Amino acid sequence: MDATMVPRGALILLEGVDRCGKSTQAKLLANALGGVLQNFPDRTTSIGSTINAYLSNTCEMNDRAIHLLFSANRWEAADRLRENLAQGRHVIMDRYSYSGVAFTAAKNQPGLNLEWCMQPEVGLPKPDVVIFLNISIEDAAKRSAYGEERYEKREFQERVYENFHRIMATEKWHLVDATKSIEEIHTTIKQIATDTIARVATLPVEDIAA
Ligand code: ADP
Ligand code: 2DT
Ligand code: MG
Repeated sequence: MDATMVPRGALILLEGVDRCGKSTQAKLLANALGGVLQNFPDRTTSIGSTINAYLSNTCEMNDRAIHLLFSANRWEAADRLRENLAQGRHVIMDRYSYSGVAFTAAKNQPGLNLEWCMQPEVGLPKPDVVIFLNISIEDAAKRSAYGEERYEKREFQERVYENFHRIMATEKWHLVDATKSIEEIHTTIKQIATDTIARVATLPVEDIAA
């Protein structure tokens, strides 16, 4: 690396089922690293406002159309993600492509399998590390009652959980026990993040591959 070059930032993803603690841990990690927090879906954009209407059941949409909007919501952020990384800023993401795949595939519609769902993600910046906060649906549901949003139903969440585990069988994810205390999980995650930052500083950002 040229002495004048800044080491690039790391792209760190927290994934898991609803109530596993992603948003809690993403905020703590972003603060600890002085990084940028990026939630998906990003409900602040115009695509995001359509997604918000869909999730809050104020509109209906074709399953493939909404899947592609969730993906488009990542594509519209992709240049900014790459720019932050190039400027040396770490980006901590609360959900990403894998939530997209696990949730749509849980609809169990013909043809909406994991492979179809992954295709629009190909070419997006690939996370340098995926930290999966693992908790059973039974334990996650005890944390607080499910709300009113579209996917917040027990049987649906069980299928999402299974899909995440199918996806991770082919990827090298860090599985973290999400039933531990908020502080313990934060310590574990911060160590994984610190190791990742050192590992990728001089490596290019990869793309999600087919
Ligand atoms: P997610 O973003 O994955 O849906 P949240 O971070 O919003 O999860 O956490 C869901 C609920 O569980 C919140 O009330 C939060 O305070 C609580 N919570 C988060 N982490 C833990 C933990 N490790 N142990 C117990 N409760 C937790
Ligand atoms: P939260 O904002 O509470 O995380 O809930 N989802 C998310 C999808 O169906 N596809 C996607 O691509 C993404 C990123 C998961 C967001 C809800 O939207 C679902 C729960
Ligand atoms: Mg959350």
